[in-house]
Amino acid sequence: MQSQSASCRLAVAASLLVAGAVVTPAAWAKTHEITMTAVETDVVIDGSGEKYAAWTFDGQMPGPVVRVTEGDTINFTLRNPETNKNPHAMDFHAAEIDFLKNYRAINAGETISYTFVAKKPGIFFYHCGAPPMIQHIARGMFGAIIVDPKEAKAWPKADREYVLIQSEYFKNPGDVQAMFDRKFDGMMFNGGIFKYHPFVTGGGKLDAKPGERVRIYFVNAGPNEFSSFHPIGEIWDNVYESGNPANSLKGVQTYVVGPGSAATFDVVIESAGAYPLVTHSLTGALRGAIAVLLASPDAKPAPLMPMVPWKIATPQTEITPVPTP
Ligand SMILES: [Cu+2]
Repeated sequence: MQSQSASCRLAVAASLLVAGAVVTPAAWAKTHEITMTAVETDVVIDGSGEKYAAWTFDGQMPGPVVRVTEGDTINFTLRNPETNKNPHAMDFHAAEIDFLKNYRAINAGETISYTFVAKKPGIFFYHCGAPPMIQHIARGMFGAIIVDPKEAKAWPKADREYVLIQSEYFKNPGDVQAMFDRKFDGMMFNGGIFKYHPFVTGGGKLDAKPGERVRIYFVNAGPNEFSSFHPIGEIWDNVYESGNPANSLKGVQTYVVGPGSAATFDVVIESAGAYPLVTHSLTGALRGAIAVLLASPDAKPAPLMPMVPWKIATPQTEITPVPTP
């Protein structure tokens, strides 16, 4: 009996050790202190310098990219300054925590904090969830969090990386009914209409070199429309559903990303030239959702989310007609 009970105690101790190994943060895991501020402000939404009365995280549309590694802890704080007029909230799709407690809206003058562990690798949407959520997202309260896999070898190494977030533009930011009726006036990548279209006045581009593996972390902020993401003149070498290396598809021409979802797209550029990345739902592409990936041997390094915020040096008044892709 005694030896049985001793072995039983040993078994319990061993199981506690095993449990401890599971709950104790791993050696590689880090803790990130991330604070964002809800800012109700005007932002530039096209190459003419047109302003839009946005609601944002940290004054930019999209909000800043958050980047952590699988297993990391995020201590997040949202500030809603007294100068704002509306309640705001934050919902991280990378988190697995109680919605009622953590994603509740806070009034102007209030602050909320919560903690989560980014347990699953991928590219995830984040957004304000204050009612009416459809308006808070349409007006600009969205962004992306990249959770890098803890094993870098889980997928091929990328030579160049971009974050691209699709969202709808409603010219009257106060017309919530138009948002419910899906009457969008434009489609944006990274908060701008034709932001990365070099043939459009004020437009830029996404740079790459021939032969590079370009990784696009793609988020569809919606609020309503599906994206049919396609590289004109190329084929996605790999698509990773939700950006998880375990969810790998190969040789994909077009991949649908629904509102509130995300995927990671790898393309290896075969030769120099222009490769427009579009939603092949053409009502969206022809109203703004075209990002030209320009492959040239002298391409310079670029930030993860170029031209955010969009600064127009000299405000223009006319937009050049856009050639049909
Ligand atoms: Cu909000």
